[in-house]
Amino acid sequence: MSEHDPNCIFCKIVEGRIPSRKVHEDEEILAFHDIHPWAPVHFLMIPKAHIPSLAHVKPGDAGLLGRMLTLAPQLALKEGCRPYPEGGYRVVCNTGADGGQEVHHLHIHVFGGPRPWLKG
Ligand code: DGP
Repeated sequence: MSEHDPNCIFCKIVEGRIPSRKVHEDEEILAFHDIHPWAPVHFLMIPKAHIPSLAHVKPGDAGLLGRMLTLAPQLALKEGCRPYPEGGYRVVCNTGADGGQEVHHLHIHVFGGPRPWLKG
């Protein structure tokens, strides 16, 4: 699989062809604010390489996924989420049509900020 898919919105963001409000960038991970925020804090974390979904990850991606999840709490605090346990955040990875995935480039949503944004 090639590193980027020319038709993928998130690959275009990685390449700078579509602008984004960046939260974090390193060699393999990009985080940026969601264009349609559902919460006071709402950003997305993606691998720079085009992986279509969580259903496509391979054993060799374990380190990358671990780094994304390890980074999420740091970025959540940096973006204004209050610390655990009084504060916290929600981390979601929609996968496939039944999972509500609309953009087919693996991404983790991080939602947070003071309630009442969170229902259920
Ligand atoms: P999902 O349903 O999990 O595939 O959510 C995809 C999210 O991506 C959705 O919350 C809106 C966001 N999104 C889609 N296009 C863009 C874009 O061009 N820029 C940014 N920042 N976010 C986008």
